[in-house]
Amino acid sequence: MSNYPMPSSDQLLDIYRRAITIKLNDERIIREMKSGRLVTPYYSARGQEIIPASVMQSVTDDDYLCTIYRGTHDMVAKNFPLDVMWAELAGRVTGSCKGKGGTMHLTHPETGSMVTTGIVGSSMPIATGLGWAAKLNGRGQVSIASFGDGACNIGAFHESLNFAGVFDLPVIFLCQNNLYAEHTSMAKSTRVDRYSKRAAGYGIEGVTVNGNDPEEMFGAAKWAIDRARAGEGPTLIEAMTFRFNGHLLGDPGEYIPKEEYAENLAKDPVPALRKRLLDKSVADEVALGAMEAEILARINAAVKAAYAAEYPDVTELKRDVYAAELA
Ligand SMILES: Cc1ncc(C[n+]2csc(CCOP(=O)(O)OP(=O)(O)O)c2C)c(N)n1
Ligand SMILES: [Mg+2]
Repeated sequence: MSNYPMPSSDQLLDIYRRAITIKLNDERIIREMKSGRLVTPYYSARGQEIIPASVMQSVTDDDYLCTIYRGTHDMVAKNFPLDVMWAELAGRVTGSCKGKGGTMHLTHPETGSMVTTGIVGSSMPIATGLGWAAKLNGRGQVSIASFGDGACNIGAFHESLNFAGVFDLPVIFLCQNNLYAEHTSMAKSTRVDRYSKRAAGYGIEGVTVNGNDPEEMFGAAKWAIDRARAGEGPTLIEAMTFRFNGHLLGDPGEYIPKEEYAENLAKDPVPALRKRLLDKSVADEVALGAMEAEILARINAAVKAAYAAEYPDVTELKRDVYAAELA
């Protein structure tokens, strides 16, 4: 672990900026849903913010990200514009898929935010294909596949790791291990104690890190991304974390032991990083307050603009859905 590169103070501050944007955006989505103003499927990643906020320090818009239904947080960290995202969540024509995709199909190629998908495991073969394209392009791009612990037990995981390994593709397999797949614990799903062990079966690198620790997460991701860019092949990173809001909104998480829940909630990684920045004098209260106010203002503006926009009209229904519009 100590051999991993460390984030600079500026990078640590930027990890917080991305993490607090994810948290405030998540809280606003839930507020809007509870008010009845926003009707959307939504899988909160509250508690998992540090993972994408740290990983995205080492990528640019030219690099690819494919993630899952829970991956709104990944997309926010990848610089998916908030106004376009909110319009999409609200089903408006100004959204990234003209309101026809929603949380399950967020896509914004300009920032390399390629897709969120509702099919468990499917971020991996798509990211692997993009990794293959990146290798052929020769521009040194990397492709990140984000997925959950449950997805490690689906065929697409094995096929993707094997293929990426055989061709030394620049793919980062980023497992966000929140210990539960829907309502089933990892302990009940597998005989291995760490999914990263499976990397050995495909002859690729595999590591397990504390995904809620920004320094460890940054270090492992940068190491893996640098290797991928240098043509040294894929890495499976298992980032340990916890989801605070159950599988989906309204799931009280009764299948999680009370002590386990309480222990994780008490270690909320976003306020913990804020405190660390203050303790290390990376930023003071005034600077962090100003940053948070600016983010809140951006979210407010995005929500307002989304609600003011039109819904797609009926002529939009088939557009961009079929290769050639049906008569
Ligand atoms: C192929 C497929 N099988 C089953 C489902 C139903 N399903 C939706 S989410 C989920 C759990 C996935 O858990 P995990 O991979 O750990 O991701 P998390 O939700 O914890 O982020 C399942 C089984 C699905 N969407 N797709
Ligand atoms: Mg999970």
